[in-house]
Amino acid sequence: PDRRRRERPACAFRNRRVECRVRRAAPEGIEDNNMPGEPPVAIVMGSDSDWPVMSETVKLLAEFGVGCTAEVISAHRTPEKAHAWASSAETRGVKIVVAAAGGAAHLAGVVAANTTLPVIGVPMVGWALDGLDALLSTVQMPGGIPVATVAIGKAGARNAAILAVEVLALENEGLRRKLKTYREKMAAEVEAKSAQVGAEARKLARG
Ligand code: RP5
Repeated sequence: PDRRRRERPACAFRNRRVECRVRRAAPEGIEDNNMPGEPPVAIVMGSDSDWPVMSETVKLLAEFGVGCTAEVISAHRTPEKAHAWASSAETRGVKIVVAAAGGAAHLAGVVAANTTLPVIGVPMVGWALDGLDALLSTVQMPGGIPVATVAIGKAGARNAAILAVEVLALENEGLRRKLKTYREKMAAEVEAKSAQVGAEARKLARG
């Protein structure tokens, strides 16, 4: 079979449930290990109000050709579902969970309590405390049940994708190469911006 066929992202948003499956690009076996179950990364968020931020995770995973699902499950509003979803994640073929929530953000912790898969927590900017509440709720897990907590908001959503790819890359040479290229591209962009800033500064300095 053609293991390098192109992925076909397809996302839909219905009835407070986000469904997104990025079809396999299949570099060196991640999806093969994962068959016939779900894509390796499962994204869950406490509310559809988190989706504009968490779509960043989906987009970046798609850039790396890593498949994901995304859905809305609340630790507070749908607690039984949160428990069942997390408990069955491993048998469904999931390798890494990304869990995002705002306010008194218990979702990542509840998921982590119900699976031994690695869980990456993304604190959302809330309505009262600008995400500091979610950051502390997500990161301050009691010893024994870790949640790998990334930055609040969009930066965290993007870093969650990169961290998930880094974990998968431990056993995937193709993903390691993509991560290296990603960093090289980022460094080149910084150099270009630096040249631009330098040129503007010289212009201003001339008066
Ligand atoms: C959390 O409460 C969600 O993750 C969201 O960030 C926040 C607000 O949810 P909505 O009231 O917008 O549904 O559970």
